[in-house]
Amino acid sequence: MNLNKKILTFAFQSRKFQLQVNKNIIDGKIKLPVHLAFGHEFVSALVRSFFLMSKDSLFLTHRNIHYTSIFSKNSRKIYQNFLLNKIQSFNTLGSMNYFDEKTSIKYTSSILGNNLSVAAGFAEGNKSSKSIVYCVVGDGAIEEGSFYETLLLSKSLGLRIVFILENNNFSMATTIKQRRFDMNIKKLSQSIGIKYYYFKRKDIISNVKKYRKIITNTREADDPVVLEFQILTLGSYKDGDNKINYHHGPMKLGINNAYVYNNDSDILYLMNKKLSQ
Ligand SMILES: Cc1ncc(C[n+]2csc(CCOP(=O)(O)OP(=O)(O)O)c2C)c(N)n1
Repeated sequence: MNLNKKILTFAFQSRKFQLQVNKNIIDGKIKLPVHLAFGHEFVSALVRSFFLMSKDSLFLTHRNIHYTSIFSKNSRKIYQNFLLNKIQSFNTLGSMNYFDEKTSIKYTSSILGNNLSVAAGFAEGNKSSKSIVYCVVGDGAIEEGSFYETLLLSKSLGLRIVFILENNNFSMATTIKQRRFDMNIKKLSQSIGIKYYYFKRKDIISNVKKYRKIITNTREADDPVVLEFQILTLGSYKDGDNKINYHHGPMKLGINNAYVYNNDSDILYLMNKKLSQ
């Protein structure tokens, strides 16, 4: 299968999986706060397409279904365990953390920033094998001090970590502008000697080429790298007069149509347009 087709296939696989989970939430069958990730499928499919299942590992945050759906062979079974009639016998601790020991997903945490230091420890312990540790964070999670600490530590120890920053502008109901100074991640990374790359949402084709080059180089280097992806998370809710574009719950969608929107605001629609040619 050619690369573009492969990426597209993973993205569709993730979307379809999420639509089913979304339906289970709407039907009241899943009560756990699964954070759906409609609109995040490009980045997870890209990571999956260059990921070496035998070597690499993945450290995730609370919003993880776009990865779990395509990285774990047991995802169907595990999300089945999230169903209400199974939940008593399945120890979820009431959270959407995902645990599957037969997968490359080594850790997920709903405590923002928690996966950063765990990823660093794991990378230090697995230095020799040319493997890559991928650590996913959001624009909210990087406000935790452990982001800076882990960047500094990983540069100092020469850890092969790819920090995947999924920047959807939102942290719960707040935009970056509303809650903090819009810090410059490029300058922050570079101040510690870490390479930084930005992936504009609509640049699908050039993003694939850029990502391939970065991962090829990273595998040969003993160095971390920061990749920031511009993301439009689909779904919103009203808070008084405010429209909050933060997807934290189910959407009124069926399971037959893969697209949430039939236009470029849906990354899957955009990907299909660009990658299926
Ligand atoms: C240490 C910590 N502080 C606060 C929270 C509450 N919280 C849950 S999700 C979230 C927003 C996270 O935003 P971001 O990292 O950008 O990810 P997104 O949900 O946008 O994908 C917050 C603040 C938490 N889980 N952990």
